[in-house]
Amino acid sequence: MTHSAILAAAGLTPADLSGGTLAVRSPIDGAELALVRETDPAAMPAIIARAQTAFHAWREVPAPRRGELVRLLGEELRAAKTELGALVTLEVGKITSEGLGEVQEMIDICDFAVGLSRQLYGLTIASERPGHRMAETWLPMGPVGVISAFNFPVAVWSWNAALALVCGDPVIWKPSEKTPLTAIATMKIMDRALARFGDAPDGLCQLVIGGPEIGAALVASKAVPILSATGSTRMGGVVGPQVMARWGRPILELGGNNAMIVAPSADLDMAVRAIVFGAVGTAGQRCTSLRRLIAHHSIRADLVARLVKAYASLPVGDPRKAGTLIGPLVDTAARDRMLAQIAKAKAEGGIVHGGTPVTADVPQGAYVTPALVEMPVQTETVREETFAPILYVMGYDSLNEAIAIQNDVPQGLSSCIFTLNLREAETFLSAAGSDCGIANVNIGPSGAEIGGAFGGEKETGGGRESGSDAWKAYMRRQTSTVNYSAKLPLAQGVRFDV
Ligand code: UN1
Repeated sequence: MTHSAILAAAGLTPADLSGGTLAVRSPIDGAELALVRETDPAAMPAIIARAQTAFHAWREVPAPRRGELVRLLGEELRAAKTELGALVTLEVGKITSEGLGEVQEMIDICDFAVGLSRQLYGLTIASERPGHRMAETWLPMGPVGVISAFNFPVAVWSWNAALALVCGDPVIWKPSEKTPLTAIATMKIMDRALARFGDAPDGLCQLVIGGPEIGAALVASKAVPILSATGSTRMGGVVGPQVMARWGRPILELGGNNAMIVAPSADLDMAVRAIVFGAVGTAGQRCTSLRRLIAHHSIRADLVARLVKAYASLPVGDPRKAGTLIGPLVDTAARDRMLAQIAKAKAEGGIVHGGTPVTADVPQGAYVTPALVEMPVQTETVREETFAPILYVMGYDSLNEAIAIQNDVPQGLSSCIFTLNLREAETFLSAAGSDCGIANVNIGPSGAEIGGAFGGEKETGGGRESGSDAWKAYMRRQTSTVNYSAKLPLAQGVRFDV
């Protein structure tokens, strides 16, 4: 299919693709896909005001009825899966099955949120006073600003939007400047769901396109009580304090520097498969990508030999082609950062396998072979997150040492151990184990299901999105004590007779 056929199939019209100043290029071949119109920063107050008006209506709609809108969104996404997945591939460079997987993740969170719309449970609490009842109720909070990154251009919006909508909150979405087209196409899918729903308030789901100025308006506005931001630690370090300074609630999903410990008892065949998907899948551009391998000295050489062999046969190229496993990096700047980091690691004593640009038999994008870098120790370069397929390999003797290496980075998103030893597995998951928001046993660090809460600690930002009780971040908790007695006893036995 040609680029224009993919754009058209995803519902994008000539008006969506022209008349603006934001140039969108496909990482596949650098072709300019569109000149998208950006939101005028001066329009932001009106956009936020519309969301506030929508909030006042939407919060009154019963939650299961709000869930119906998300159910319809899930249906529309199912119908549009192939076309939206192909657009993700075109705009981000993901291989076909990962583009489709991203849309599947959107469908999954819709299903989850529909069920959730009947399960926004609060606790009842035993009161210490006779004739009193205590309970907590979860209530809608207000407009949610969603600032998303290029690498999951639509799934991250859906994690936030599906929960926010059932929780009674409107959504204002600022996608990455690199990926406005998938966002526009997704809003058209949302519009179809809204049309079928019938009476949702205007301004319930809005899209704003542009640079930092647009994001800054969401970050600064007291009328946007929740701000969910996915991206770099640097961005989160600016956004988080600003939202908190105006007493808003940030939900941050920032950098990861995810590790795998491979113990002597590990099933190495399984470990190799998990390592390769984790480190080179999505061309190493997931927050959860595997970046550090901590292998026991007794199996390290064997593991590295297997990986060098596996890496050598990985098909790099056009992500639309059947059989390709590694598509392009998002742009040449990402490739240059990757090469610079590899050079730094080499200067720190790293032995580098792969990690070179690929130009033969590929279109004109930023294609690379994935890099495997054997490091003597965990250096400063290893402790930095590089959004590219670089896997640093280090060795260890004792599990405690391995856990210490795993935890000795500023980020705390995802982690895993490959072991068949129960003591090691449980130690890794214990209070003295991994310090990450996600810790897995015998599966890699990436490709998390939507059912769990997603996010991490330390410089990853502490936010949780998606499953489990992450919905609570989108609501306000009200604790109520009701006195149905004819007396007014005080708590803690306090006497105050008047
Ligand atoms: C991200 O890279 O921002 O666990 C999210 C995964 C995906 C989400 C990644 N479900 O890899």
